[in-house]
Amino acid sequence: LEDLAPEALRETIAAELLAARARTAALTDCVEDRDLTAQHSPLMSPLVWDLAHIGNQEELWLLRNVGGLDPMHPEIDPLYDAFEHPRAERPTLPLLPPAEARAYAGEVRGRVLDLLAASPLEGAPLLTAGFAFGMIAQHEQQHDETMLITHQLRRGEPALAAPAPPPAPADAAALPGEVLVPAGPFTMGTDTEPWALDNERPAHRVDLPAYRLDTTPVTNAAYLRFIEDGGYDEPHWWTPEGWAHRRSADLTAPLFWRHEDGQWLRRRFGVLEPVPLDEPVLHVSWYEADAYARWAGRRLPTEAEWEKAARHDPATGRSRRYPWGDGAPGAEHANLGQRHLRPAPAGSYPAGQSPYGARQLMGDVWEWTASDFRPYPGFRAWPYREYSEVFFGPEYKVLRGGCFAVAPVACRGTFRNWDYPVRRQIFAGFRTAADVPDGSGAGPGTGSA
Ligand code: AVJ
Ligand code: FE
Repeated sequence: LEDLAPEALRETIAAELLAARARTAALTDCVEDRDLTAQHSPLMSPLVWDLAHIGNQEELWLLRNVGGLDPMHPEIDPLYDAFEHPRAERPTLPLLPPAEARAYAGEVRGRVLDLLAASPLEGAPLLTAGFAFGMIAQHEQQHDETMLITHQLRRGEPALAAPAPPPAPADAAALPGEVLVPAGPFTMGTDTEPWALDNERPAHRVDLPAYRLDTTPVTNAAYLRFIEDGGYDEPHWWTPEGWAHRRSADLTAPLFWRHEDGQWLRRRFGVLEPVPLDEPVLHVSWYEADAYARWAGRRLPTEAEWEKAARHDPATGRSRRYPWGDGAPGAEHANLGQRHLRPAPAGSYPAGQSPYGARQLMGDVWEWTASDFRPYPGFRAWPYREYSEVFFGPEYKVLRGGCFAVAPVACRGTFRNWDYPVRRQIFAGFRTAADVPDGSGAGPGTGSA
């Protein structure tokens, strides 16, 4: 991206904007208007809010801030400002109806493509390497993930379908349970990733003791052992806040699971299916992930541990963009982009593994980490405080690696997501870590869990 000639960069940007809009259309054209205006969960906006909010942010950042144009409909701005109205309240607002919301987003897009053709892609920081355009493509794709979550919460006839991911590769069953990451420093975050968001910056060195990390995300089979061992009934495994939440919310299994006639079933985009044992577990809160890890005699990895395992190349000492290298994610590397509407079996994507041998760090399921969402040393809010800065603090936990619902443009080794530790509707799972007793990492290579 940073090396592209202006015309090639324009084409890349246009392709990313187009890809995002195709996703948005797929998620909003597949249901009737009443499903766009309904509130499917108090945790989510009506789909029609996301649709117009996508257009409104695009107008704000590209047409007004970059292009210097006047507001198209200033009276609607407060409706689509995420900080003005909490999600639960949005259905009561005088939102643009579906046809108007689509027309508005389409009109903004038409003008944005004119602006892109005429705009320099250097000079002002917002323009460098097309940053503002890249930010807006990522923003739309982030809302496409949000809308997919709304679809998962929606009751009624299935509206979405996609092919299943390929079966697990032949070596999946024989993988070591964990990989060893030896002690030493690595570079966390980035100064060079052109479309990285403010919370991913700046690059800084972090020195870690040796640790072990699960080769793959924790599977449904493993999580079922926790359930069947009484993990939800044993306060010992839970933090005090986790246990209080587990009781008040009456948690007994991941969200969307039910136990019927001796069988575990889960509802996925309107279809009831047996819980697939070899798939990474999904729809667990941070509290459940943390309790599972203690039950397993382990812990959640810190965010730095996750990133070192995903990016550090011990052969060169530098951090990569992705676990497999610097090349863009292909279908062989990771389950991203809503190509499949579910995670792939644990052990999938050998071509996407990290130098340490960990798989599925990108895509499949967001991975809860032990870390609170905090700024990196030298953080500077940019281009707006409300993207990250207002969320820093102990109440949010960091998730890493993206999931099957995340577009490649919004996923990289440095990307940071965050949410409340009680959240379960997001496409989140986890993997566990363990200390290496003497911390030197001079031990006998990778172990087996
Ligand atoms: C980064 C996923 C936490 O959806 O709240 C979308 C992304 N920010 N519009 C969110 C975002 C503004 C954000 N997350
Ligand atoms: Fe937004």
